[in-house]
Amino acid sequence: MSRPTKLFETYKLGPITLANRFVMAPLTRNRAVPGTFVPGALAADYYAQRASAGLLITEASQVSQQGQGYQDTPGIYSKDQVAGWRKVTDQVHARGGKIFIQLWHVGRISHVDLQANGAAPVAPSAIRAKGKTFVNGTFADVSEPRALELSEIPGIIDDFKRATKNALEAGFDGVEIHGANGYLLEQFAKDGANKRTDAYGGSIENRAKLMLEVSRAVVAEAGAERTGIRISPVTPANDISDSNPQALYDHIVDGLSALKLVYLHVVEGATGGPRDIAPFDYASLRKRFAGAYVANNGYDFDLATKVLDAKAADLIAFGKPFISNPDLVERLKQGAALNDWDKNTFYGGGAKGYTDYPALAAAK
Ligand code: 8OZ
Repeated sequence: MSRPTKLFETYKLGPITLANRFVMAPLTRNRAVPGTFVPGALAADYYAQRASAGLLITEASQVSQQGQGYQDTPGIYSKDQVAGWRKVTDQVHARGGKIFIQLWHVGRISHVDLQANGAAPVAPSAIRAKGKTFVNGTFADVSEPRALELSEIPGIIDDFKRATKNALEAGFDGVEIHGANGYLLEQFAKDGANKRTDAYGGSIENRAKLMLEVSRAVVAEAGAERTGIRISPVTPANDISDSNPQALYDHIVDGLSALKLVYLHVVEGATGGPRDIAPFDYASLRKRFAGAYVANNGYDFDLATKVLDAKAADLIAFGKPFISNPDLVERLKQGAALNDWDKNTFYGGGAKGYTDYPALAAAK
């Protein structure tokens, strides 16, 4: 079956050509080889199975041990991790796919048991988030964070820079900065979590500073044409809030556009929840940003087609549908039924609910 849609058209993203407008959204799966934070052979199979998406974005990957907030998430700060990711990028490229890695620092959404010597997680301010993380095989309240010293901020920027260098060495086509979902960069940006009185707190300009400085550092390493960023202006995820998200994100996106990032990936509404949780003018971001606009959150074939036709977005990121449908692109092309996803196998475990969702031919 063929329904008119731009979803299957190619797209030139900086120096690379994407086969279609489908992006596999970053999805945390907690299946790194236990105790190593290295993606294993199963991860390579998982991403390779999904290589028909125009662009794959990996699960969030911590730029340092300090940047980790959940059990068994992969890192991109050690030689072994680079070697593990190299197997992923090789298999994806062998299938003709393109893949960016998402660079992550969780900030206050962490637990002392994941930090070196049981230290407190770091944050813009010493305010504990209401929420849980997954650690030691169970859900636990996140730990009380400590406020980063001004003198520590260059080190955080360096961690992103080193992670970017590692990502290129691992064969990634580019990197996505995780600026969303209540993690460190968003904690600095939003006034619900940032009560600093130094150059990184107070005004919108000051709060946006870390996200823009990290972006500048990553661009210096990877080139702007291989650097994207993900933001979530109104998400309440991980207990984050801001008193004026429109003004904040208009400013941030002006800065990102000046840095010439290749794409802006926007979680519209509440991450994994209602798209209309709060009023927000996404078209304003689209207008301000010179690169590609990647729209995410709750998209299906019809909404994706409508938004692409209206030129309100260039690419559409699908999350959960890609967990349960390795061949999502082909299924939507044929108008075939989709596999349902099993929430019980999202986080942690092995092949079950990871690499065993059937593609069409196998499903028949
Ligand atoms: C689900 C579970 C743990 C982490 C995000 C990286 O929300 C995540 C995440 C999602 O961006």
